[in-house]
Amino acid sequence: MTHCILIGAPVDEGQRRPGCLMGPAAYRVAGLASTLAELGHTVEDRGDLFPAAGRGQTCANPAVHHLPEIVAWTEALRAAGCAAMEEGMPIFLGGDHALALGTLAGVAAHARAAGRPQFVLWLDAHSDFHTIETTGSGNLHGTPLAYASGRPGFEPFPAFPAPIPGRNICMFGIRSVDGPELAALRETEIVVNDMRVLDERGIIAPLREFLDRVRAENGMLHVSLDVDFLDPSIAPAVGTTVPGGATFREAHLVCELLHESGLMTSLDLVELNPFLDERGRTAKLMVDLVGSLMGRKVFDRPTRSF
Ligand code: HAR
Ligand code: MN
Ligand code: MN
Ligand code: MN
Repeated sequence: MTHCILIGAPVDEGQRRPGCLMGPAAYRVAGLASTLAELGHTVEDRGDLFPAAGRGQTCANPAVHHLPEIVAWTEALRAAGCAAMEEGMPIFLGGDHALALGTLAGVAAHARAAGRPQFVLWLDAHSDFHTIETTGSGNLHGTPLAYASGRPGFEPFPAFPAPIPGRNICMFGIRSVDGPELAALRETEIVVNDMRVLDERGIIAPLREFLDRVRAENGMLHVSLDVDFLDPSIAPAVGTTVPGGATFREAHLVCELLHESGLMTSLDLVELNPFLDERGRTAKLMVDLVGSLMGRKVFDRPTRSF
């Protein structure tokens, strides 16, 4: 039984397609709390965060937009996330992926205080490894992993607490990486399981390799689930669809294996844009995936049957 702390983060300023701010409401309407409760967990919904007003920060890249707002979100989510880690498992209801600047900072600050290494599983079509200097779109939802890695180029933001080593970061589902991201990723030890890897090896072996390391090092594990990890045919409600994503069963299997591992300590649900949805199907699928992450199964199997 887990104490699940729902934190709404209606961040919409990290990209240019309005609607992610409706994400937290859509997850609630789709039955997230009752899904968790039916699995035997306790649920505490802390409502939606409301960040302080932006303070006018600027940067040299003219493409970047809404920088002060995203800095304010980062500060608010860092504080809320770090505090929630003391009391249970935070589930951050996005909001676009810029929210992960704050959630990663919050969980990393907590892990540092707890004396445990922080690990990150990034389920996404995109690597989100731009700095505010390299982003061509200026959309800050494309930057959180660069910030969490301690890359320079985030001067307007609070210094990232205990930058996360590349070897503690694992990406799954990747199929859209910009040139500057690729160049920077090559200099890291981040494990990039792009769709080609998943086609060839399936998801089980690469996921087990990563989870075995988390377990061996007694790590904390933050999972960041971007709707566009999923194939657009099953998850249309996202502004940045990329063909060739994870199937329904691949996605559920990742979640089921994560549950069996018992290692996940915090979770982001990001990039859902309910304005683009079809009768709530993407919101419902995301809630179903959380069900698998938190223990829903058809038959009991011995732990780590894979
Ligand atoms: N790399 C592109 C950019 O920086 C697209 C980033 C899209 N990011 C998300 N989250 N949708 O993964 O603009
Ligand atoms: Mn603690
Ligand atoms: Mn993303
Ligand atoms: Mn994405």
